[in-house]
Amino acid sequence: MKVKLTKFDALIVVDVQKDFMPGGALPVPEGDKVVKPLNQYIELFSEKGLPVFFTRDWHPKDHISFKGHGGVWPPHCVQDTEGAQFHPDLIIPSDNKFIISKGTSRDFDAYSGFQGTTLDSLLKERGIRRIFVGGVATDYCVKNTVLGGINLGYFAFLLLDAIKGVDVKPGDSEKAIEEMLNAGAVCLTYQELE
Ligand code: VGL
Ligand code: ZN
Repeated sequence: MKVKLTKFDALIVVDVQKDFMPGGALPVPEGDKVVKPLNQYIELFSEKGLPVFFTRDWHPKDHISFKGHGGVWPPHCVQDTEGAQFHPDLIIPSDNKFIISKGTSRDFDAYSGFQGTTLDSLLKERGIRRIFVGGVATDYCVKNTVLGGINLGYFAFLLLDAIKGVDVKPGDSEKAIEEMLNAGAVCLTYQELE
């Protein structure tokens, strides 16, 4: 399916941070493979003057999602640490881009970029109706950001060529994609954009 970008569109790049990359604290297998395709989307949206939102996991050091603090994950993306930085090759446009930090308070976790953030109001202020979502992890933050966006009334495109999952259990990412499609998301690859 060919899709034409309009002024109602925004790109959401989910959690492309060092700790989610191979060698990081909570590595997503082949997580770094999303960087190249995402950069293509970022350049395209940016050239067209469309906003690009970068979510980031931004946890305090004793966050409840961490092992030893009531959670299941190894400590990751601790505020102001190297692991919380974006992948060094990720293109961050100088204009019309927004950094959305989530999971910032000790006692709450957020897998969705909409949870506890200003993402919805920033999109609404700009008249955005369609979101294009890629990044990591397919089965956690990408999934919850897509579902959260659909619940808030956005039309969501899942960027199939720019996502990677953790697959704590094999098949988790496939299941997550099914769930997103069942909720109304539509898959898209870069070549389908005109
Ligand atoms: C994520 C696990 C824990 C994600 C964040 O970005 O998908 N996964 N925190
Ligand atoms: Zn986290």
